[in-house]
Formats: sequence, C-alpha cells, structure tokens
Amino acid sequence: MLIKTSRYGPGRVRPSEITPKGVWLNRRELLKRAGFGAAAFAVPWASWPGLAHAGRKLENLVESGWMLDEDLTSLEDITTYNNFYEFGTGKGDPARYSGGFKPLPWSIRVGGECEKPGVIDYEDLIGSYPVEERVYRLRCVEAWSMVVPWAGVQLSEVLRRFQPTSKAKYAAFETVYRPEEMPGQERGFLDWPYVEGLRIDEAMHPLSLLAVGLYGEELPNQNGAPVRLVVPWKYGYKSIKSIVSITFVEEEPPTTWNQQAPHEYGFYSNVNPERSHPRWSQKRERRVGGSLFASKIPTLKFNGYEEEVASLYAGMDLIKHH
Ligand SMILES: Nc1nc2c(c(=O)[nH]1)N[C@H]1C(S)=C(S)[C@@H](COP(=O)(O)O)O[C@H]1N2
Ligand SMILES: [Mo]
Repeated sequence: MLIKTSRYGPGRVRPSEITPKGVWLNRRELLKRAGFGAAAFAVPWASWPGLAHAGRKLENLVESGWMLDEDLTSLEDITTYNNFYEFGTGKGDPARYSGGFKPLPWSIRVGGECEKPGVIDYEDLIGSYPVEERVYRLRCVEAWSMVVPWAGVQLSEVLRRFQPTSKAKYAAFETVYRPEEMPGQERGFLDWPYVEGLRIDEAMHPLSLLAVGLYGEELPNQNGAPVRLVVPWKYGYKSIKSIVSITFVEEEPPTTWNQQAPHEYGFYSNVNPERSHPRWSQKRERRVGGSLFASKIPTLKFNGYEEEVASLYAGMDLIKHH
C-alpha cells in the first residue's frame, strides 16, 4: 500500500511544492492508509490492550507541508516498540511499565541565556502555537526505523518567545526525574535525568519539532508524553522525551549517550550512512512492522533531509563530528 503522490516523487515533500489540499491526508485517511479501517478510528486508545496512556484527541491540527509518501508505521507498532530507558531497556518495557506515569499537568522551564526566562505550561503550548501534523521517519541508531505521523509545535516558535541572547549557542534539554513513576530510574541503566542538546541553529531549524501527539491524539506515555523533541535528520536518541527544561547555554551541553559511550555517540548524531557505528551498520535500516523477510532499505544521509540541513554543517568533518 503506497501513498500515491508521484507528482512529488519519492521521499519528502517540500512545503513549497505542495498545495495544502493536494497532498494533505486527513487523520481518517492516515489511519486507513496505515491499515486501520474507519471503525478503528472510533476506538479510543484506552480500550487498546497494553497501551499505557489514553490521549485526548488534539483539536485544531494544522496542515503541514512536511509529509512523506511512505507507508505509515501502525499505531500499535509505534506504541509497543520503544526506547525509553526510564521504563526499562526492553522494546516492550515502555508500553508495559509506563502506566503509572502522570504526564498532566505539565510545564517546561525555559532559562539560561535569554531575556525572558520563564515557564511554559502544556495547555498554553498546545493552545498558543499551531499544532502541525508532520510525517517523519524516526531512524534509530540500532538500524530500525518507523514512519510516524507526529503532531507538534515548531520548536523555533516556542524558543523565540524566551528571547535567546547572542550567548545562546546551544539549547540543553532535560527529561523529568520521577523514579516513583518511572521504574527504570530506580536502576542504573543511565545517569538520570536523561539530557540532550542541540546547537542553536539546529534547534531553530524549521524541521525541529516539539511533539505533543501522534495519529492526531496526545502522546502516549511510552512515546514521551506529554512533550518530546523530534529532530528528523538525527538518530532517534537525540529526540529526548518528557521534557521538563530547556536551557540556553554558551558551551556544548552534555548529552546522555555521549557521556555513556563517547566513541559510539557523538554530540551531532546526524543520520549518516557513511559513518559506521561499532555495533550497527548505518548503511541500511529495517522498517518496524514490516515482514521479517523484507529486505532492509538504504539509509539516507540526514535521513532524507540533506537539501534542508546540509548547509548547517558546511565545512564540518561529519565523520569526526559524528
Ligand atoms: N528520556 C528519554 N528519551 C529518549 C530515550 C530514552 O531512553 N529516554 N530513547 C531515545 C531513543 S534511543 C529513541 S530511538 C527514541 C525512540 O522514540 P519512540 O519510542 O517514540 O520511537 O527516543 C529517544 N528519546
Ligand atoms: Mo535509538
């Protein structure tokens, strides 16, 4: 089942190339194309077995130019095959063990090198900025990938409100620390809380998304409720979940996986088939949910967004700065 948008060719569709009605698929249509009938659309997540969080339907979703003409990964696969070590290291652990996590109410502290440090409340976030639906690939360093219909707010729009100063060279992100709700945090899998960082121009790039939902509903716990980052040209682990703070800083901030294994995970972590990882080839990837016998597909440089983001790294050695 392929979404026919041959007019735009394979791969990403650029906003400038589309007429909103031409490519836009409404949610009902998205679900159908992902293999759900119209009936499935009416079933709230609460009644799905094994799903940890029943999300509200997001109102007023805005059409977006950032779509892909690829089969969407099913909601079930997106919500049962996760990396979220706060709930365990197994792919099924986040769906299984995140039921006690209470994402709402929620707010994010924003501070550091900015004129107007403050707090942004979740309801304010989804109420004051356009919440866009964007279909992105999530490419994990472990050589699997998914195609996800995210809903989210462009990160740059939110960051601008706090007026970063000229000293804001990077943005540092932090996941919530709540061992009583996140059983993995009782164990030493990683140094908690999980932290990530972007260079400021990466954070301000229009592709960078603060995701608040998928398939038109609020994020389930296992996918990083209620707010997580999605940076589609970087490996999945840069997309930090359940964010409680964003800090503008002058120096490159520490990142969890880089601290854990510096030679395996660099600060930039751009999807790059040319730069091998000691344990997983980065040349090809397996689509989650596909047949076990399906052949792997080639991994694209910058996950397919070379045209949009390559200029951010002009002159940089991306093997050294991996
Ligand atoms: N806080 C936190 N964020 C995280 C992780 C994590 O363990 N903890 N795992 C990362 C990794 S390795 C990947 S591949 C993606 C997976 O996102 P998904 O479960 O929504 O597919 O989340 C990233 N964000
Ligand atoms: Mo990952």
